[in-house]
Amino acid sequence: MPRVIRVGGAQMGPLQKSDSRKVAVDRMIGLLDQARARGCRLVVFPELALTTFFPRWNMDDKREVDGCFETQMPNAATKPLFDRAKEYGIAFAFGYAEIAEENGERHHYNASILVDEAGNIIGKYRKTHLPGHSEFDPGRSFQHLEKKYFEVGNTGFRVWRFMDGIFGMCICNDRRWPETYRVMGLQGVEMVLLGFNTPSANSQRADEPRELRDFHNDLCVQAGAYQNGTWVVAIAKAGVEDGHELLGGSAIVHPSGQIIARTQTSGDELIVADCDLDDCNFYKETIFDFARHRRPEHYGLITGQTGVVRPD
Ligand code: CDV
Repeated sequence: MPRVIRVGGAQMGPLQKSDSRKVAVDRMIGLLDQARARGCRLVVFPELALTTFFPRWNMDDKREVDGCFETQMPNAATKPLFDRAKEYGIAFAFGYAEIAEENGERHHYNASILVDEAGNIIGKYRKTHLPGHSEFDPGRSFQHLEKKYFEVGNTGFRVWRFMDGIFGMCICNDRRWPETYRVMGLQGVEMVLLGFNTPSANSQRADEPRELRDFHNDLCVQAGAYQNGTWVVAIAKAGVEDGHELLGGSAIVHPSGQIIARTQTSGDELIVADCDLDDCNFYKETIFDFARHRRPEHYGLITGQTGVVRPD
C-alpha cells in the first residue's frame, strides 16, 4: 500500500502586535479551507502562529508578556480552528507560546502541537535551541529576546506514529542544528513538521545579504532531509511585521534533499505536495543506513560537551 499523504504548507503573512487571536485564527481557517479544497490531509502552520513574533519587543510588564501566551490548548480563540479541521478530517500542526503548569509552577515555552484528523492533540514539542539573548541589547538593530521569554524546552525531539507514518516536530532555530534531525532520524522519522519566523535582516550584521539568509534557510532544511532520509515541511511566517520583515521561503523538502514545493509570496499562501513516505526508504536503506554505517564510538564529543575546546 503506497503511503502518500497530500500535505499543505500554510505559510502565514505578517501579524501585527495589535492583531487579536481571532485575526490569526480566521486566517488559519481560511488556509485550512483552501487545503480542504485541494485535498490535503495534513496542514502545517508556522512558529508562533497566533501572534506577532513578540520576542522582537523588549517587554518588562509580566501581564503584557503573559498576554502573548496561551494557558490552554485548545482555548476559546483556537477552538474554531480545531472544530473546522475536525469537520474536514484534516490533521494539523502549529506553533504558539505556551504557559504550562508543571509541579505547581508556571513555565513558559515556545511550543508546537500535532493534532490528528479527529481533533485530538497527539504530540507536543517545546523548542530546544532558543536563539537570541535574555536582556535588551542596544548593539542590535532589533531585539531577539527568546531567551528572556522562553525556557529551554523539556520534551526533547520525540516522534509520533500516525497516518501510517512517523512524524516529528521542531521549531525555527532548531532547523539549523544537525542534532535536531539526527535524534529524530534515529527514531525513524519520515516527516519533520517545522514552523519558523526568521527576520530577513541580521540584527548583528547589517551588510548580510538577504540571499545569504535564504540560502542558509534552504541549506539547513535540505541537508536535514537528505542526511536522514526524511521529508521536511518548513513553513514560515512572512512579510513585514511591526516594521520588521520576515524571510518567508516556505518549502516542502523531499528525502532526496530537493525542494518540491515553495511559496512565491510573503503573504498567506498554501503550498501542496503529495508526499510518499516510502520515498524515505531508499536513503534510509542505503547511504544513510544508520545501523550499518554510523560510528557512535567516535561521536562522544557531540553529547559530552557544548562549546568548542581547542587543543593547547
Ligand atoms: N525564531 C527563530 O528561531 N529565529 C532564528 C533567528 C536566529 C533568526 C532562526 O534561526 O531563524
